[in-house]
Amino acid sequence: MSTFRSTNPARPAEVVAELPLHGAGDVDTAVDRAAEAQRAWAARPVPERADAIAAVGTVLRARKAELAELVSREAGKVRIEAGGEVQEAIDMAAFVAGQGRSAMGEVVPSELGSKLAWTTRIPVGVVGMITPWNFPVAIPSWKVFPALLAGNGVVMKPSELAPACGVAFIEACIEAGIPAELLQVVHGGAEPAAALATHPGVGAVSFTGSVPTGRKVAAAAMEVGPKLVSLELGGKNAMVVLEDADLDLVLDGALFGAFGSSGQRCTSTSRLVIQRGIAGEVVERLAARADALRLGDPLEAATDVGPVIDHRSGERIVGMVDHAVQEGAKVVTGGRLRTDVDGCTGGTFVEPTILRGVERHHRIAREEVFGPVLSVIEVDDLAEAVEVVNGVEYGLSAAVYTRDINAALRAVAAIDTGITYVNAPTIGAEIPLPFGGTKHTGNGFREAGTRGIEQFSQVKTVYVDYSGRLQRAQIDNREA
Ligand code: UN1
Repeated sequence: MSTFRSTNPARPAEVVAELPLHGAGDVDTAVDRAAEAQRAWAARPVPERADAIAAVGTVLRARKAELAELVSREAGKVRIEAGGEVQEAIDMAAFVAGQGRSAMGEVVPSELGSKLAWTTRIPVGVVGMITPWNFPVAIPSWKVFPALLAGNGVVMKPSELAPACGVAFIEACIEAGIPAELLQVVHGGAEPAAALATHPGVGAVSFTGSVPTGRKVAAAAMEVGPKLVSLELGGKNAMVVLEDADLDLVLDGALFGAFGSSGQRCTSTSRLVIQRGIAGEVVERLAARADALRLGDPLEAATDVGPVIDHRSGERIVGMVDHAVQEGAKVVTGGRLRTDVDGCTGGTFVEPTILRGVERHHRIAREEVFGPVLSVIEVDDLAEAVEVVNGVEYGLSAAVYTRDINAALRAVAAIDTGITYVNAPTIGAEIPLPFGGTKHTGNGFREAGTRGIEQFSQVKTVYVDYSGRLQRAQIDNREA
């Protein structure tokens, strides 16, 4: 079987893992195995499945440092953020385990006597998951735990850029006692992804990634017959800063939101939509802070900004910056590709970049960058800010910074995103609440939170008539 290698983005000569390159036939085998194991799993009571998921949380906690190191090595995430990512998976295990002992449906009074009516959740069978490299442990946990709780088997295809993280996560699940056959992993790129999405034995497909790929996956999946398809796609997240905001807080938030994870989160702050009167001061102070950020090996504690995932991605990012300059934006700081970072031979970095003079029609103001680039867009007031925030095709996350409670709540009401923050950056969603976006960001499903299970299960409505006679809904005891 042919293989491929994942490498450390900080030092691409360093191989992290070598994995088999799977094809459609391997996907068939994986789906069959998961389907076989699923029957016994689904027969276990939900709280028992929940206990198994809680046990995974314990294993993840014991292995937190080791997994975080792997995330740093394979996905280039700085150590402290890699730890946060593993913690997100630990939190998800705790949350989903609790969900297994909570209400999972509704009980409704029947309109007829001696009759019960309730809903419950049933598994779809096997769930196909296509997961990204940027949260290679946390996002699998958002999908795998609720899918398991619902009683499903899993076939996961982690990104070929960070497959070892996906494998390590699945291994932790198995070490904790989840049946190995229930959790299948396939590797590679478009071929196994397409085979998984279109497999008739896969009852739900859960995809996190780019808009173009998401559209293809969804269209292909629906071709073979209706199934649940959940998409978690891009973002073009904005931080609105009003004149009365606490500017120190703004600087901290913008810096973390825009340059954390080298801007490679779907929630990264990509636009700073700021009232004109304070733009000069904020940009100047922010640029000084951005300049001081240290590029380096993500494993070193002193590093603030790690590499981008690969050279091609770096070129794409600076290409977008160059294009913005051609359209009239000005680079305040950064803007360059760096391949000379100490201890990171061959690694590609993008300097934390701030662009001023960005107009809302510029490409950089509309398209996802997925890199450490913050576009400053100046506006007159909150109404114009909201127009700018909403004037893109994405709707994942937004933030508003102000001390005026009325302005904050007006912004919250008017901003069209799935997640809105007040006086906090656009990143940092917490597990017990739904994660996802409006418009082209997704197709309405949410991950995490109590709704996280919806993309992996179907609702079953149950009626039990214990009257011993035929009772007719809408007819008996009603006016003719
Ligand atoms: C992502 O960028 O794909 O809210 C997920 C956050 C993280 C998850 C981000 N908790 O930034």
